Amino acid sequence: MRSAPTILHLDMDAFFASVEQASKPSLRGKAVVVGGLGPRGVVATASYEARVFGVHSAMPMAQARRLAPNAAYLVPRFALYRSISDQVMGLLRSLSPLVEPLSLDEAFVDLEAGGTAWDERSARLAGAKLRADIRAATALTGSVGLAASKMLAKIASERAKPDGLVLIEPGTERALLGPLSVRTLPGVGPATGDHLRRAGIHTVEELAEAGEDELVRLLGKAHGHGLFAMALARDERPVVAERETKSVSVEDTYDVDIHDRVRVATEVRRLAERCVRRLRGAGLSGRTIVLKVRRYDFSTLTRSETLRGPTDDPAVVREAAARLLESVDTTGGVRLLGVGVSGLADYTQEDLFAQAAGVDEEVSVPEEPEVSSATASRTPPERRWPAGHDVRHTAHGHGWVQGSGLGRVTVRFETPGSAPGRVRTFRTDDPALEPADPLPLVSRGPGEEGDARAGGGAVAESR
Ligand code: TTP
Ligand code: MG
Ligand code: MG
Repeated sequence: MRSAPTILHLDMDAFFASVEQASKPSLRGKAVVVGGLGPRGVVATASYEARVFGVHSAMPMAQARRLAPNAAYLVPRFALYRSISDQVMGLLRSLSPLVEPLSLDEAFVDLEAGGTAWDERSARLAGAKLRADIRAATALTGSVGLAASKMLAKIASERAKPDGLVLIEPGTERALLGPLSVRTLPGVGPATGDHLRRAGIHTVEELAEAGEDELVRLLGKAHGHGLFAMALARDERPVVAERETKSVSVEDTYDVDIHDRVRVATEVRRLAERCVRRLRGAGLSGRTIVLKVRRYDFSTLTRSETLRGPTDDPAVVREAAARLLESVDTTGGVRLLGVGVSGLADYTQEDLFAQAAGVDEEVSVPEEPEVSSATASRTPPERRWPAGHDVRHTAHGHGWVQGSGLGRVTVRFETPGSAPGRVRTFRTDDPALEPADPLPLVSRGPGEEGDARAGGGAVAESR
């Protein structure tokens, strides 16, 4: 392991909710919940103001509403989050060629490889400058962890939250890890966590005390060895710009075609379990479950399902594979079956399976239905105004949908650079109102194109 804390981990604070607050001045400092607003919706994230009430990611939306009835409830705007993520990742790439994104709002950076830092002092300076640059470019805050390994850098950024920087001095790692939950370690998802708890192992210290042999007995060879090393704070994993392993998969070819549907299902279940063992062995988790079926006539099909977050839970992979199998016709017999997991991450964020069918489907702005001109003039399609989406009014300018129902839509007229704005109500079919694209969170300086009334720093300062 290197001797200087030059691995940086960045994670944006309450990412989706912070973007919404930056774009909507009236929501700054307020409880904001972003997620699916339908009956089966779940919380994607909550602003720190809303977390005080106990609202958190993956919670059913109905429960969030009971806990924080006065919060603002908004649907996610993925395209906007992705564009801000690109800006942030761009800043990281200016620090080093070795940037490893883990999700939209999170990445590792090897500062040493970029020549940006070589000791504690230079690492701390680089981290502080990065936070300031992110804020200037996006009006958002991100938390930074610095350490000599990926595992500790990630733990450090969690401790820095929100809006902070924590550096873990080399040599202090084991003392720091000891009392923490085993779930803190990479590769310990909910299922492994349960398994260890049943064996009486709760903390990292207990994991280290259990010894390597016991862990291998409990978890298998690869996973046991790996976890024991992590428990001793030995983490040599390099920051990799491009993931070497894009997927983990297993497959079997059968001597005789399988015709029996029950037998096919059993084989798929077995493969799913084997695939998860490999995945865990590598300390990974993944978001996309892939099923491969080669039929009697050599026609090969793949089907996939993407979860809301990475998993390493055998039950989740098994069930997803079984669902995928349902959509495949195997009547002629199958000669090969495979199960894979891709979209890999080092960490299992949480068991997000409950969200698998969640947010995405409800939030997309409906495409204009195809209507022939004759019918269109008589019954114009009812326009939907998703909460939180931007709109433009010919007289009042740019705003966002605060709510709609019973043929009315309420709009708050404000922009990222403005003061909190006024609310007005319109009929949902008001021709003066139309959907609009999001505005940049930080308006460009006076020399450049953009709204000259708000200076570049205005948004950042008011937060
Ligand atoms: P996180 O970084 O886990 O959470 P966060 O940025 O909202 O809050 P913080 O890091 O300060 O604790 O996730 C990043 C984004 O990913 C989050 O803003 C929304 C989305 N997300 C989901 O949609 N569902 C989830 O269950 C989680 C955990 C995140
Ligand atoms: Mg975050
Ligand atoms: Mg994150």
